[in-house]
Amino acid sequence: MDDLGTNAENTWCPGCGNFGILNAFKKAVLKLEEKGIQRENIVISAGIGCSAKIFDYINLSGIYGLHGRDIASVQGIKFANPDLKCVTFSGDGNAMGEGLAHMLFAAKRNADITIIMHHNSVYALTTGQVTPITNKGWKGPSTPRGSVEEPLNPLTLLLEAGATFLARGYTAKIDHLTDLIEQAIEHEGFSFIDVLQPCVSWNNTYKLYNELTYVLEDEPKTHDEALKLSRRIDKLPIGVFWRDEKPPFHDALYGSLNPSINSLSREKRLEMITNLLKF
Ligand SMILES: Cc1ncc(C[n+]2csc(CCOP(=O)(O)OP(=O)(O)O)c2C)c(N)n1
Ligand code: SF4
Ligand SMILES: [Mg+2]
Repeated sequence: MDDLGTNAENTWCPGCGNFGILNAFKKAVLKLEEKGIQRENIVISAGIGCSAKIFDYINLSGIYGLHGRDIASVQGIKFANPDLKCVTFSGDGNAMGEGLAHMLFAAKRNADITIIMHHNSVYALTTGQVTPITNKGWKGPSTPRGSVEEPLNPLTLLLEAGATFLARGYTAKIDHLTDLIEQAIEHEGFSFIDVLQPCVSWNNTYKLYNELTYVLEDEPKTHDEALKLSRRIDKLPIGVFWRDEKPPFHDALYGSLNPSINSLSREKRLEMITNLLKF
């Protein structure tokens, strides 16, 4: 085990796709270190769920968020110290349910954060209820006669919301996923990886994904092409769907200021408040 591991007991089910995300992420951090991004400058967060347990298994600093609020946490951290790379691990219930508003606004404002979504289509920790991205007709403990709702499509939604880096990976393709995570963290702006993650206990999708996934050879060149690709369901392309360059939120707002380093003195703040109150 490399030194990014911890002593926490791993309680994921044997065969869970989350192991692929853990391994790929650690490998990506080691590769980023070789490029000069120190692990001290990578901060992580997570929501609540099986996915979020990953926080305990990675030896990096961060905040274990509330369910759906991890996306707000990493935006706050980035905003306070733009020198940090901020990554959050989010279950699909966490990202597309409780955290959806945070997610859409983070994409809209191009917050410079990375969201790794564990896409297992279930609320796994709470024993297999449907999430907002579960396929119509899926049968489980909360939908014994099959879900009657149409699923949200995360990549289509985020393309429309203004995301500047969007990718899809698969937990059984660890080297490919490592590469996507590395690129997402390096990207300056909002980055999101939809990681197809089989849950062996509640939604075992290994066979399905082994059949349907294929590695994209070329990235879509236009937004429309990316949208079209994101809607494909007969096959599931994995790779980078979209990348664009736009000023990240902290940069557009602050320029080169780093509030945690260039914080104003108490006297200066009092002076500014006094001036404000004169009007
Ligand atoms: C605000 C809030 N609502 C509900 C819960 C209960 N809860 C804990 S984990 C979870 C499901 C998590 O599902 P998902 O985000 O998909 O993660 P997974 O377990 O599938 O990795 C729920 C509903 C909670 N902890 N907080
Ligand atoms: S319940 Fe599913 S997601 Fe949770 S650890 Fe087990 S296999 Fe993984
Ligand atoms: Mg889930």
